[in-house]
Amino acid sequence: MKETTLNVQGMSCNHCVQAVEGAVNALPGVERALVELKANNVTVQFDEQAISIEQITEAIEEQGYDVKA
Ligand SMILES: [Cu+2]
Repeated sequence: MKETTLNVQGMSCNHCVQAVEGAVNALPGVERALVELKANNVTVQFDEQAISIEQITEAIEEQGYDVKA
């Protein structure tokens, strides 16, 4: 299991938190996604054999948020 923290731009309220956490948690291979709204980031625990950081980033961007590396 790997853990990474991604910087997410554009999250402003609890709806955004739910959108990002919901989208990432729904991905196969993701164990847990937790947004820290004030820090503009999401910490993701995932199985790197099952999913890549790029796929996680895409899922966040599909919700309308920008991910900074
Ligand atoms: Cu919002």
